[in-house]
Amino acid sequence: MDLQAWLADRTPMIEAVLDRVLPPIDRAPSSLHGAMRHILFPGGKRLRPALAMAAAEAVGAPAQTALPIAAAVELVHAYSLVHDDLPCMDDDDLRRGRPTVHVVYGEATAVLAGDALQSLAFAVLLSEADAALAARAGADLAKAIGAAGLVGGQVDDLAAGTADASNSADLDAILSIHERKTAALISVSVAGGARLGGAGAAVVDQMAQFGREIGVAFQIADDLLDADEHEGSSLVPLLGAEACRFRAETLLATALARVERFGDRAEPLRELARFAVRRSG
Ligand code: GRG
Repeated sequence: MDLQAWLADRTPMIEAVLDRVLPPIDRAPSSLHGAMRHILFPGGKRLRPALAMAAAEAVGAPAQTALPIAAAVELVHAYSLVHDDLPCMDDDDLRRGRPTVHVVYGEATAVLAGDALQSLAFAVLLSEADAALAARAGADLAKAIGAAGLVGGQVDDLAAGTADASNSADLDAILSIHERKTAALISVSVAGGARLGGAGAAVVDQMAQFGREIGVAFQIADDLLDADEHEGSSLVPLLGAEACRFRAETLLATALARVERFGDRAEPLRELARFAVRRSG
């Protein structure tokens, strides 16, 4: 299938929702609103919203059904990037080739913009999707990004020392960071898209597992592309590039087999997973 054509058809929908829900820069406090928009426009790959829309389609619903969770996960992703770039965390001056939010707007505004993006994510999900489905997707999202998920993974990532190749506990510790910091949000993107698309509990669970597998594989692929970054929590120095590529491919194959039974309508979901794991940039 033509993934680029599929994306070209659906990405404008997510851009439009994000633009509609983000406060305009000419409304006060305009520095806060400017900072929130700075990280969202222009955006990155929009992988998480695309996965949410593809999961809705895989269960037979139109991509639009997934827009509330698609927007919510992109807003959370944006918040995590703004906070991750702060001097007290990764201390990065550049993101996607542009100055980071704290460089342009100052640290305090960057912290607050991240906070506001996180709140906005829940506001959009809970006000724009069917109430019962949104409540469940919202609970999953909150769990995925809190102490047991994204934030906990970030804490352990910041504390990670240099991994020791002879120590298997290090391998498990790194995989646990990947699962929480990266895969948890990817998993709720896929599961939430299926949920808003009307899937039952068993299918939502399968989609969540698919998301966890491709999420870990995506992080391994990211570490292979960026071998100097995040050394302490990367599998690359621990296992070597070849073994990492093999592990990512094995996780991808397991994930793809898991959604085999959804047939042709899950092809965009499978193609996005292949892209996420095999991308070259
Ligand atoms: C600060 C609470 C908090 C969490 C930070 C997401 C994160 C956790 C840190 C960002 C840095 C990083 C390497 C995260 C791992 C996940 C990942 C590969 C993020 C980049 O996601 P892409 O490639 O980004 O989807 P784009 O730019 O395409 O949106």
